[in-house]
Order: sequence, then structure tokens, then C-alpha cells
Amino acid sequence: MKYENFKEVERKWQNIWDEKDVFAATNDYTKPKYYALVEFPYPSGQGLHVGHPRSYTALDIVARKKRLQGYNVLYPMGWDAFGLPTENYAMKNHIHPELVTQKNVARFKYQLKSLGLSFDWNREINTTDPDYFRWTQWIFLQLFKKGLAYKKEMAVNWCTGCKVVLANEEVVNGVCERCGGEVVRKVKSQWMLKITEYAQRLLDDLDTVDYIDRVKVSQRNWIGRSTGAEVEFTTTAGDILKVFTTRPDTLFGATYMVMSPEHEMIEKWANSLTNIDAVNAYRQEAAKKSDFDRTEVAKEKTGVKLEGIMAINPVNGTQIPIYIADYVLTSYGTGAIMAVPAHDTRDWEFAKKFGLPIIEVVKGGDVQNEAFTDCYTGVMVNSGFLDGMTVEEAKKAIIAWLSEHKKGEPKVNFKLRDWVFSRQRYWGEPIPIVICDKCGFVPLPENELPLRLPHIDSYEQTETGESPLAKIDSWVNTTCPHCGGPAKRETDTMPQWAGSSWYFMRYCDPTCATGIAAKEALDYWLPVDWYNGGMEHTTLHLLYSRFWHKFLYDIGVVSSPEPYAKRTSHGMILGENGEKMSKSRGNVVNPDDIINEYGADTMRLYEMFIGDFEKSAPWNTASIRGCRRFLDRIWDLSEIVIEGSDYRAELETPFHKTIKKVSEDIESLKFNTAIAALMSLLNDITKLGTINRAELKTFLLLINPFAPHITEELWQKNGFEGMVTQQKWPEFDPAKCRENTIEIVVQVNGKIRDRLVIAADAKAEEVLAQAKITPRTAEELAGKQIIKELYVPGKLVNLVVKP
Ligand code: ANZ
Ligand code: ZN
Repeated sequence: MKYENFKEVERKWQNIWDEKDVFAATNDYTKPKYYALVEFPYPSGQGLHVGHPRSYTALDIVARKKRLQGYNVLYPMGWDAFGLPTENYAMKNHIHPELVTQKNVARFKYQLKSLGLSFDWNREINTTDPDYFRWTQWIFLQLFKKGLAYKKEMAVNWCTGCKVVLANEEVVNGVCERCGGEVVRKVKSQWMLKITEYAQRLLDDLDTVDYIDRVKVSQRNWIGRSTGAEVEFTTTAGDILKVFTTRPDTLFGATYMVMSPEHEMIEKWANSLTNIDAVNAYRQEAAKKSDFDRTEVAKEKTGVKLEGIMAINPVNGTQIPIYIADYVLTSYGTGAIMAVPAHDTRDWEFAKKFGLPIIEVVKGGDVQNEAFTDCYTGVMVNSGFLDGMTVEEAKKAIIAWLSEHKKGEPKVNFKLRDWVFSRQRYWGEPIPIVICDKCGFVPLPENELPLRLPHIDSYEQTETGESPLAKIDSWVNTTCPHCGGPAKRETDTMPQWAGSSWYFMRYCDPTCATGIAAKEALDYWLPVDWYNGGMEHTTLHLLYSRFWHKFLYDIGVVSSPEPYAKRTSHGMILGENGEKMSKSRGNVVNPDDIINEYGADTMRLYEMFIGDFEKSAPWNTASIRGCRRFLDRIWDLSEIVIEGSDYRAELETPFHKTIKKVSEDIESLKFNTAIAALMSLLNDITKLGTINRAELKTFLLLINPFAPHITEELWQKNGFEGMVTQQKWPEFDPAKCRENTIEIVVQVNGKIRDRLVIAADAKAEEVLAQAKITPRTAEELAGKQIIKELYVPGKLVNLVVKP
């Protein structure tokens, strides 16, 4: 009978799992635990994408296997539901974002359930739930109290489309990540979180966690630690201009200086500069560009010389000109550089354009024609007391000299910037701060949390880009918790990254009303044992949540310094044409359609079989049918079941080998090869024509994490006790994983005549004796004399004969 009733079967088991609550994590903290985590989705209006189940199914397999291995498994799901798309939709359709969220969540939840994912739905969380964001606000207050949240006037990325301030990471290729609109610079007062204070620890502790390499590399680059020196140049105006350089060894080659157009010293020098109008015009132009545009290497260099002031090179007293140019950023180092055109590409291009001298200080290149940057093996020249040294020696020597002459010191810099934590939007957590004329920024008392969002009619920002909350006088006007005088609420809300920075803690104890979660719950469950998510979250979410976790560790809320013991990442699922799935390309596959046509088990198997888990893979409908046929063949096993309580001899090795392979492959993300091994085991079984009950049991257990519905049904259909979900994962005997038979090639006079299948431990004499009587060899040997017999163990027999 064909597996035609798959829909019924799948619905049946989903209902049973739900009713019996079989995937609930228990609060028995004496049991060994396993916390498997996937990134919770943003419940968008589009519903589930076929990319989501790739991650969810993978860790569902892990979670199901760990349960069978006896662990108390936490595999939770929730909703990261604040954010712009919902707010924009609400605005357009005049529906409250809360209702939009509810509707989207319902759809997502239905879709996830239809995939048979073994989430513990008792622990479902939603970042927009006041009982949840109460604690997001609480964490903010702790950061504020420790001086890690502060407000600062700063040039921010202003999206002309969304009319919001964007974090650097939300500006992609110079345009808004969301709407593609132009991004310009604008000065605004913003809440900031001091993630930079944790930069070194965020870097160091990467050595203590098991993350895949590309995640570690990309976090390291994002944190961007540079070592070098800060060097002081005196100017003819009498002030000191400080620079950060990673190459203090090249100081003798500094032929000019460059300041960022925003550098504060320029205002101060206004009266001494003879070309202040040109300088100001340039500064205005630069303000319109994003950091991305400014630092693009390929871009034509621009700049203006500051006429009337020169800088003095501390090491040789040479006077050199000062420029402002937008390739120097205000937010890195000191916002000013010493330019060494001979050994830095951007400086070289600038020097060529402005006719500035290029002095070689490390031998080996042709610096008039090209900057010689890859010069770490070279020797110093034109550099006074540094001449003849290697670059490394020169670095040490010059830093010692600078320190001794009080002209500089060793310095470490990080690329990582503080986290812009303000959004001028409605659909986010209100920042729980009261602004009082007398007392300044006053934290809301903790017993007033959650600070809820008022219901409003219009989600438009104000003309000046303030949050829509600023228009609600009844909400804004309040009293100061400190002095009791009239005061106003902060109207900025938190960025979307806030709620996801600690959600994995809330799952440990999702209804806790006295803290983010009970301490025992946090101590038991954390760190997360395995966290899988997209590569695109490596530098933002992953870093932000590590930062919050470390902060909460510092104030004694959690007991582990790192939140995630292991982090992996899945590749994207592309359209059938190999391009990214998108509405505009018309190549979007809807998971509902696949589940409807082939079933959830097929969908799950297919997404795990699609290729190397870490690489992107194009959708392929033919291959789905292959997975579906595999399930049909499994279904047919019911018809060939015989009695038996041990693996039969022919299947003993295949079973032990497959148990080993599937167990190990799941741990190392090789879901595709695990499935291939199961397919090959099925071939061995069907070749034999029967499967006994012991074999069937193991086979169903092995497939269960991948295809949970069909395996439960067959388990029941064959009269096995309980549910698969409640069994024990099969074990293997390493000794029985070896092949017990081998195939030997039989040659006569070097020509292959036959093949011999024989016990792996057969002795040479026996192999030779058996080889001679294989049918085609025997034929060949007839009437001839064997003069030499050769056996290459495990491989071949060669018989040399003469007529
Ligand atoms: C002199 C020099 C000579 C430099 C040389 C490089 C090569 P990383 O590794 O990224 O930290 N720099 C410093 N502050 C800057 C700013 N605000 N905007 C743009 N560039 C800045 O790079 C540090 C190097 O980048 C510094 O070392 C400085 O140029 C430049 F052969 O100083 B260097
Ligand atoms: Zn006050």
C-alpha cells in the first residue's frame, strides 16, 4: 500500500505531540541538560520562508536525538516582533502593530507546527509582550546605572526614505538596508551603549567557545583590534595634533598630515587659516557622504590644504603641510593621520594628486610608481637611527624613542564602535528614562516597569524626525522620579536588536515575574549548548547578545561568561535558478505548498539532503521527489517484517556502521551524508527482502529525527510500545562497524579474471585456495601449472601460470 495518507498521519502525530506535551523541557535540574537554539524569526507578513526550516530542522534533529539520548532538552521558539516592517504595514493599513503582529505570529506558528518541529511551545516568548520587554527595559536600566548607556550628540546615518537614524550596520553599500533610500549624515542626540568597553573581552573569549571559523574570523574583523602608537605632532599654531598609526616605524616617511573634515581643531584654527571659505565648503560636502563612500579605496581622492598652519614631524623637525580630506574618518583613532605615501595606498594616491613628496623608508619597492605596502620583510632606509633595522625592530625602537621624548606612546585601537541604541519610531521598547530640567536623565524606578507604549493614531515621525511618541503629550509629560517636579519621558525607542540580545535567557524561565529568569534556571540551562543561525547575524546580533550576556555576568545575573558554547551557520537556500529567492525574481518557493504536496517529512528530509549544510544550495524539485520516494520505500517495509530480536548476520555490520555514522554526522552538521547512509542501509535491507523486528526498530529510531511523523506511524502500526519519541537512541559496537567480508580481485598472469568475497579475517592460505576455485579462475587454470602465488592482503591475488 502506498504512503498516500501522509497528511492524515502528519496531522495525527502533531496533535498527539501537542496533547501529550512530549517535547516540554522539564525543570528537573538534576538531569543532564541540552539547550539547542535557533534564531527566533521576525514574524513578517510574508510568512515562513523555505530558508527558515533549514536551520530549524537541523537543530530539531539535534534536539530529537539528544532527547532519545536521555537529555533534558530545551528547544524553544518565540517571536522577535518589534521593528519597522510591522510598523510600516500598520501605518499603511491603519491597523495597530499589535494586531499585525498577532496575525503574523499565528500564521508562523501554524506553519512551524505543520513541519513537526519539536519546540517546547510552553516557553514561547514574544519580544513585544510587556511581560517580556519589562526585562529588556530592566537590563537597559542596569546598563544606565553602570554608566554603559549614555546620550550623545553625534553625526548619525539619516535615512531620507524611512526618516530614521540608522546604525552603521544598517547602511549597506551607502544606502538604507531596508528601503534602499539615500543615507546622509545628520547630527542628533542618541542613546548609545558602550559595547567598546567590552571589546577586548569579546575578542579574547572567542578562544573559549566552539564557533565555526568563519564566525570567529568575522567577529574578530568587526572588533578590529589594531596595535600601534599614538604620535603627537606640534603645529605652527602651537597646538598638538595627535594621530593613531599602526606603522610608527614609517615616521620619517610622513610627508604631510590629514585631518578628518569634522576634526574639532579646525574650528579653533578658523582665524589662522587664510582659506577658511574653501575649507568650510569642503566640510559641507563631506558631511553629505557616508563613511562607506568616504573610505572606498577606488574612489578619487579629494581634499583641501589648510593654508597658514604647518605640522612639525617630532622625529626630525621637518615642517609638513596639513590637509583635510574625507578619506580620514572622524570616528576612528584620533580622526587625524600622518600620511606616509610611500607605504600606504590611499596616502600614495592623495600625494600623487596633490603633488606631495613620496619618501621611501622601507627598501624593496618602487615607491614613485606604487605604494610599497607589503613591506614587512624590508629594511629601514632614510630613517635616521632606524636605518638598517627590520620593520619590527624599527617599531619597537621608535615607540621607545617617542615614549622617552614624551611625543607618543603605544596604543591599541578597535574598529568596534559604541552601539547606537535610539530609534525614532513607535514599534519598539520605550526607553525607561525621564528627562528632568533639574535632575537630568533619571531612570524610571524598576517597580514602574514595564513602561508600556500608549495607543496612538498616527505612526508618522514628527517633522524633525522625533518618534511619534513625542506627539502624545499625555504620555510624554510626567513627574521626575527624583525631585517630583514636571519632567518629560524619553520618546526614543530601542532598536530591534534589543529584544534578541537576551531572549535565550528568558526561555529558561519564560514567565518569571521577579527577574529575567530564576537564577537556578539560568544556571542550569546556560550556556546554550548549540546555537545555529544566519551568517548575516554574526557581527550584530551575535556580538550584541554576547555583550549583554557578559554585562549580566558582571552584575551576577548569569553565571557563565559566554552565552553560546557552540555556534554554527547554515547556507542560504536559493531559487531553482540559483539566485536569491525574492518576489521580484519570481522564484520564491512557499513551504506550505511543499508540505501540502509531499508532506512535512519530505520537506524536512529534502532540506537536510540538499547539500553541504554550511553552503548555499539551489532549490531542486526533482530532488524533493527523490526524498519522497525514499519515504515511500520506508512505508513499504511494513509488508516485509519478520520476527527476530537481533540483527541478522547480513545486516549486523551495516546497522552498526549506520548508527555510528548517523550519530556522528548529526553532531558535525553532515545531515546530508547521514541521510545517504540511511538510504544505503535501506538498500541493504531491501536486497535481503525482509526486515526483522529488531532491525525495523533501530531503523525507525535512526530516521525519526529526520522524518518524525512516518516513523511514529510505522512504530505504532507494527505494534511497538510507546512512541518513538520516548525511546532510547540506538548504540553501536565499534568492533562491529568493520566490514566482515571483503572483496578480493583475482588475477591470472596479471589479468583480472574474477572477484572473491571472503571473510575479512580469512588467512592467506584460505584466500588463495578459494581464489583458485572461483569459476572463471578455475576455467583459466585448467591444464596449466601454477609457478607463483601472490596475495596482497585485503586487495588481490595474482597467480602466475605456465602452459
Ligand atoms: C601611518 C601609516 C603608514 C599607516 C603606513 C598605514 C600604513 P588599521 O589597521 O585599520 O587600524 N588611519 C588612522 N586613523 C584613521 C582614520 N581616522 N581614518 C582613516 N585612516 C586612519 O589602520 C590604521 C592606519 O590607518 C593608521 O596607520 C593610519 O595610517 C590610518 F605605511 O599611519 B597609518
Ligand atoms: Zn528632577
